[in-house]
Amino acid sequence: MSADPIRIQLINPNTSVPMTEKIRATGQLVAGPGVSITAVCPSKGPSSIESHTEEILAAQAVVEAIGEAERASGPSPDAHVIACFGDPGLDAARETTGAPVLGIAEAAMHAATLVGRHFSVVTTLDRTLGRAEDLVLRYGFERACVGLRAAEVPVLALEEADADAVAVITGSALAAVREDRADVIVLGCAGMTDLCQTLAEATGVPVIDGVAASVGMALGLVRMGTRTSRLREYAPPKA
Ligand code: 5HY
Repeated sequence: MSADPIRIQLINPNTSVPMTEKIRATGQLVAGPGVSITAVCPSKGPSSIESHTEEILAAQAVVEAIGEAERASGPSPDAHVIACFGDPGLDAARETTGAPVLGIAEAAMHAATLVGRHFSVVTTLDRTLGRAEDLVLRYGFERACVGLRAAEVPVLALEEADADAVAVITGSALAAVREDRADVIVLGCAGMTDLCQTLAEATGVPVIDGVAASVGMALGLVRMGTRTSRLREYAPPKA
């Protein structure tokens, strides 16, 4: 007799199929066999999320992906992960379903503070730092976060990151350790998910990939039987 597997849906709200596949591969690696990991991305919309305008479109894609998965025939996902560092649509997603929804920024920041004292975020473009700073404040990590650094590598350059891109990101991470005095690095983009090990080896400190952190935490919540509160703020919205 085989138990029904736990199902986790990873939502990449940009249209990059190679990035979605990398995200799925990380999720499956962390979850291990016996857990069903699906990764979806929209067929239309921004190819990368690097601006506030794209963030709004990404939020819409996240809510739609959750709705579609819940309406589809067969068992619904037990948890959802928003695989984009701005955590677009996180509050709306938590209204949409009682299944836990984790954003990779929130999960990564929590994970970072479990394995170190001070973290820096290493992300893609300078223009995304404001959103990252807002999330640090929103999640209450302003004491732990000692730096926000942009490598100036665009999101889509991470689809198949070449040696130059990896070298620049590694340089940012090393500077964070030396200059910010970070003892943990948080990766600021889902597209960096496959660089985690390389950066950990190069810096000698824990490097947290929010995709991996979210899947681990989502799995824990599902196994604990814990769902999102439906009282007050996260009550279902009007139809
Ligand atoms: C992400 N954008 O994780 C964010 C990261 C960023 O398309 N996937 C995107 O650079 O802001």
